[in-house]
Amino acid sequence: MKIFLGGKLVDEADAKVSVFDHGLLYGDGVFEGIRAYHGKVFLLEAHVKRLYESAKAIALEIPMSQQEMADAVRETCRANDLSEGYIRLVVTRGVGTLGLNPYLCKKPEIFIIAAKIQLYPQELYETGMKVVTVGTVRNHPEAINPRIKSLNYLNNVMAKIEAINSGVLECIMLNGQGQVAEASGDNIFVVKDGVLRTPPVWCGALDGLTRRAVMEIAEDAGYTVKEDVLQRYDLFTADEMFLTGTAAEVIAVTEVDRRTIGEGTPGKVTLDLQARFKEYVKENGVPIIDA
Ligand code: PXG
Repeated sequence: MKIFLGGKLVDEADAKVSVFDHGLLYGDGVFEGIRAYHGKVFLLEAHVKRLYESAKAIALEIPMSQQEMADAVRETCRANDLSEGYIRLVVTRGVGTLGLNPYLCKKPEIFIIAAKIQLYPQELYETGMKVVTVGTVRNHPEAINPRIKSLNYLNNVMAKIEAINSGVLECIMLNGQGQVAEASGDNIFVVKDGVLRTPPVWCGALDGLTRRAVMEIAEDAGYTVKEDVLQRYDLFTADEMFLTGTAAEVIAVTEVDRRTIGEGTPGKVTLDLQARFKEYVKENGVPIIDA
């Protein structure tokens, strides 16, 4: 595998970063997870834009333009013959001293991995998944704002640990007010009386690009979509529930904290949106190879 690192493509075995990199020492950096479908990078510009906004929020200046970054992503896909897969784009604060001061880090480290991902077993896409609410509260917006896709994912990792310890693969995270925020790596939607509802980002969610795409797809298909504060009660009493994320795509949730959602199988709105999403990804990508 070829990795984009330090401005060029290198062999996987040579793709190494320093133990003094603040990305490693402090989780000081930002990232994106992007999908490629049918030879196109899905929502490439939007992912790159979000990366730069995350970087801006942590006062990290990325020493290349958004266009150069997008081109580097496509170049990495070409170098690995990738037409279908998952791309991890990472910018760290770079090498610094054994001290927090980020201003002593002179050069951000940029790397891109173009590979594959299978987040959940295929079977779960047919049966739907079970989730639990966890005790780990989503980051306070004035701590690490959940809209920042930072390298510091401990909050989500600890939530994931709780989920797995409870025998399920994903969880519901609440914010400090007890409102539904998101899953550990996905956004949440419910369907109630034909209306789609998802928490606004200020409730503690990443401004997920799959979330945005699904909102647009649903509106175009004639559904009403609302950003609403959701409580656990709204999940328990939903007709349908599903999660969205680059890695997860659109996946039904059929049980929350041992309450069956709807009929206990993926609902018809969820199935409809899954099918529409599959079509949407064909149309909304940047070709990896120039036409
Ligand atoms: N919330 C969080 C906290 C995320 O990390 C999403 C929502 C969905 O956003 P997008 O833009 O992808 O629709 C994410 C992104 C994993 C994993 O292994 C998941 C993400 C990123 C990296 C790894 O589960 N999801």
